[in-house]
Amino acid sequence: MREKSQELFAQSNRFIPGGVNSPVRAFKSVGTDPIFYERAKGSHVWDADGNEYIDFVASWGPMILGHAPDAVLDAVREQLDKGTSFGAPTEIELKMAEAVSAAVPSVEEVRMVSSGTEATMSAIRLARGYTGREKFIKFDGNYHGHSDALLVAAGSGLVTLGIPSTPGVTKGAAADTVVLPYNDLEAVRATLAEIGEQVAAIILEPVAGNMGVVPPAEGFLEGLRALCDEYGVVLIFDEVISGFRVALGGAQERYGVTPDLTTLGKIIGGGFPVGAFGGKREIMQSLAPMGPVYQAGTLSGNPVAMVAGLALIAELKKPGVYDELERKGARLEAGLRAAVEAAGVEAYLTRVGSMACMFFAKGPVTDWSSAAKSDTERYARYFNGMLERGFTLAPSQFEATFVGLAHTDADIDAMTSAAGEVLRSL
Ligand code: HOZ
Repeated sequence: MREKSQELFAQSNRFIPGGVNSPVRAFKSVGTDPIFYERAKGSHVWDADGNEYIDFVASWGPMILGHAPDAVLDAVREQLDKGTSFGAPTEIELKMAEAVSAAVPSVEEVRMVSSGTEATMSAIRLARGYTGREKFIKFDGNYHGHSDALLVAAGSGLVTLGIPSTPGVTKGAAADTVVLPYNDLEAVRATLAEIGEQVAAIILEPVAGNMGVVPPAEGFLEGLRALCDEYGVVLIFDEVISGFRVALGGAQERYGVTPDLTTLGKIIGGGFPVGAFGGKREIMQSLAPMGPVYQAGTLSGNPVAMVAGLALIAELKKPGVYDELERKGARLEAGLRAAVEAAGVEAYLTRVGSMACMFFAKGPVTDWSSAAKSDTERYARYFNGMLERGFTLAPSQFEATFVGLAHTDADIDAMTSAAGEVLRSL
């Protein structure tokens, strides 16, 4: 029973386009109305009708400790009394910069912004300004937020809603975006051999998380690093999802490949609107006020968001945290594998640490063209079956399932056992 949610959705449609403030929340591809949430704690969320769910969306990634963690809430409460925005530097921002730089191998200097979109957009501008080149390479099905030049062949809501390219992005804005297949090092090599001197940057999700979860193929990240060095191209890892998720230092720590620039978001905000981009000092020094590449923001480094992010990072730095996330991710994967096998359905499972995906496809899924072969209608039935049993999953085949520290083994086992039931019914 989700009558209140339905009512709120109907009313929201009168004042908000599509009733939602981000298209991925609209549940369009799973053929049902969105759930309106009222509160959340730990691994649980409650909707406007009072229904309780065990949540595997985690606000699309940030809530790695679970919802409303006490450590973050306490830090935020303390900061609220001191002021919520100054438009001036604070010691809190220094602490955040130190924390990010200590954790993320590529980051010598970092600039805070308010969203992942801002972070990637600014990183591209910086790479262009630094190299004096205009083109950049991105990969099909990777999503880097919704700035014009990056909104080409993008994952996330665009593949969910079947929007290949969006009106409003001019030919000019997208003219210097070169799109290649993910995990295809030869395509990158051939492209750079042809136009390498015009390419400012290669940007990618080192673990793709916006076309489902697609891990990097063996040697792909190392190969990109070597090619970028050869052609003087800035390598940008978009770690908005994977940063502080697949290891404290993100995918670059997990796979041992260091990019020139890194973009971050989600987890570093502790549930508040935060993004960041950072990297080599020499490149970062091109930013204003030191250099000519302009980028700015009134709420950048907002003190409330910074204390939230710092409190969350402090929790993640405690010993054993990433082993525990790995263990929980592995438990989820094992349970889902057993469920798939028992039900005899065609599904291909991927997982990196605490992010996972069940593609309703034969697989292997290594790029967008293989991910796109998934049976999205079957996913919709799976999603709805899980929802009815009290489990929230991303309302799209092409998103990640996130496990976090608040999930108990019992939560995970209940989820995989419900998945078994639903899969048998498909
Ligand atoms: N990266 C998120 C989903 N893949 C974005 C969420 C949103 O667009 O609201």
